[in-house]
Amino acid sequence: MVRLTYKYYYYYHQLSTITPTDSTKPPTTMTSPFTPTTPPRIKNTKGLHLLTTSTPNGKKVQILFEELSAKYDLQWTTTLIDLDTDEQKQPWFLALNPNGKIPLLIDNNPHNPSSPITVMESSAILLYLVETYDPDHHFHFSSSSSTSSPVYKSQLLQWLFFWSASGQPQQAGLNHFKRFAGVVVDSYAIEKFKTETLRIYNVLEMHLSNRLTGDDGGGEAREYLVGEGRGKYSIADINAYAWIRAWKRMTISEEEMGRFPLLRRWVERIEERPAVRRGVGEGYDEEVHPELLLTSSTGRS
Ligand SMILES: N[C@@H](CCC(=O)N[C@@H](CS)C(=O)NCC(=O)O)C(=O)O
Repeated sequence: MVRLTYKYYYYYHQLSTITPTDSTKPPTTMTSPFTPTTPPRIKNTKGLHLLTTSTPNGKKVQILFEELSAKYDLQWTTTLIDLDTDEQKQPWFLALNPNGKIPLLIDNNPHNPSSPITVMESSAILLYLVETYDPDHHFHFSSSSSTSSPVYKSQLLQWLFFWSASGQPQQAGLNHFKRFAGVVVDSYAIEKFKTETLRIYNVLEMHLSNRLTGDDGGGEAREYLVGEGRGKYSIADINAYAWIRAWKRMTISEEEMGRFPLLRRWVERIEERPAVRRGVGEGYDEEVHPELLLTSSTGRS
């Protein structure tokens, strides 16, 4: 098969999804997600545009963009949303994401008749980006049995959903009650979220250890959550890493984290990646890059 560069892949991808039946139908008219109050820098965006704040959920997508840029020279622009002034609750933002939260992706690709596409929910954004812009499966797994076992695609979804549905809400609850509640909180609430966060960490530790299955990877510990043998770095790792990296700040003690040596090593392994360091770094700091704020008139590639 001809190896396609990103630019041609995307065009090919669009063409290859058009079936004879599609071509007999009139083109679908999409309703624009933009309103009269959508800021011009959002409305006029071309290509990929990320609305983010450098929180754990924002960092997930920032990291993946940096990874895709390193592999495919993928280009995108960024706007930093000010959560303190509730920019994410403005009507123009709610028209793009009714949930009123970051991160949010806009894909305004001129070759796509459905453009602009908006994608909310951090794990859905990760999936959208790899399925559309990672044709060589560097950060995900193919569902085709000719290129790899379809079971890895299923496992990728399992570990993505596991973290987003089970890990993230617990760690977010712990973070909120311990650090941001603003009132004295019953210790029961804090203990509940802490216990459950540590239980989830233990699930990840057991999975990385291979102790529960015994034979996958020849009994050796895994390096990454999904993939053959010791695993392959993927969006399942990025999705959980963006939260777990902050364990200390989220009030988990050295002693508590000491129970999960493989998970700790997994965090260190991921943070060694240059793209990860860029994704969590000062490139998304509003004090270093005020030009990325909504109030600024210029964007950054
Ligand atoms: N389930 C959502 C959660 C997104 C989320 O909670 N974003 C936070 C920042 S990490 C936010 O926008 N908070 C502001 C608010 O709730 O108004 C996802 O994974 O994207």
